[in-house]
Amino acid sequence: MPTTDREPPNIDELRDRAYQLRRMMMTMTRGKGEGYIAQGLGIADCLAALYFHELRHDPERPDWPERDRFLLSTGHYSIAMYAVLAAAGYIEEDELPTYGLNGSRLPMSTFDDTVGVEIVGGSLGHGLGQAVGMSLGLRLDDSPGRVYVEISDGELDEGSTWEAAMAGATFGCDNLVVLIDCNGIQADGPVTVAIEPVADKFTAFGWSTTEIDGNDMSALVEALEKSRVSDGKPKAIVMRTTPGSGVPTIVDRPRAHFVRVTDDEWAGLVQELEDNRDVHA
Ligand SMILES: Cc1ncc(C[n+]2csc(CCOP(=O)(O)OP(=O)(O)O)c2C)c(N)n1
Repeated sequence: MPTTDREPPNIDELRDRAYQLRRMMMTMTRGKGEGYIAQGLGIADCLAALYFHELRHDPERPDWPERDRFLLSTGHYSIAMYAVLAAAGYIEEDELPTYGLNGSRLPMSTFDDTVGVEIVGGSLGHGLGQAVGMSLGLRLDDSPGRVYVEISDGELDEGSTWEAAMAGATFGCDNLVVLIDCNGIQADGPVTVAIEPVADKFTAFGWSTTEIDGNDMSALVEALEKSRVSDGKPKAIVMRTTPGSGVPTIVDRPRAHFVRVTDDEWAGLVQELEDNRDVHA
């Protein structure tokens, strides 16, 4: 399904895509019995908006030089990445249940040998710097390709992220969009480092900034459309997302960071997702 030209957005269809991604993530969690499902469910809407509306990409030509690049900096969100790569036609849906299993091509943290995955994830704090470099490289090549990078609120604790933010503004990377997943959690619980006000900080660093509910499809599409304006600045979209979005009880346990789902509870959680299918932010 080549999406090398953007069609006008169909919000209901994009919401349904996000539901399908969540459904796929539940299937993957069943295979492994555990995973970073809370985060994956939280960014399902963002990935649906990107792969089914915003990005110019072609699964038949994953190395097409003019493609837009999507970089997932948080490699542990791989469960969401594999779902969208399967939905978009890069990998077979049949392969999803192997997520995180020994010998699988879909490791628990993303690797760039999986088709459609642009960078190795896992070591947090590097995605924005890589994105700035790619943005400059594409500009040197006179490529129309744009760079979209997802980073987490935890990565705002890392100095390398802010160095990259300064560089992106200094070099006027207006083919670059950072999508910051502010889901309010880190490994051991809530975010405690004083990262706020995130939007004001990116603005102060020289970025064009928008803050939205990251589970609101209309807001996502509007923010992405706005990010295409050529104003000589890189763009930051601060997304307030809800971990476990669509299956809220999945985060109703001591550590939402890495969730274990038993066989007994799986069917009930899938039913919860189904019940919430038409509930939107
Ligand atoms: C440089 C680095 N330090 C520590 C870790 C271990 N680690 C893996 S996930 C994670 C949680 C980070 O929080 P955040 O990035 O906000 O992700 P989320 O809470 O949404 O899973 C940590 C500390 C890592 N992968 N990389």
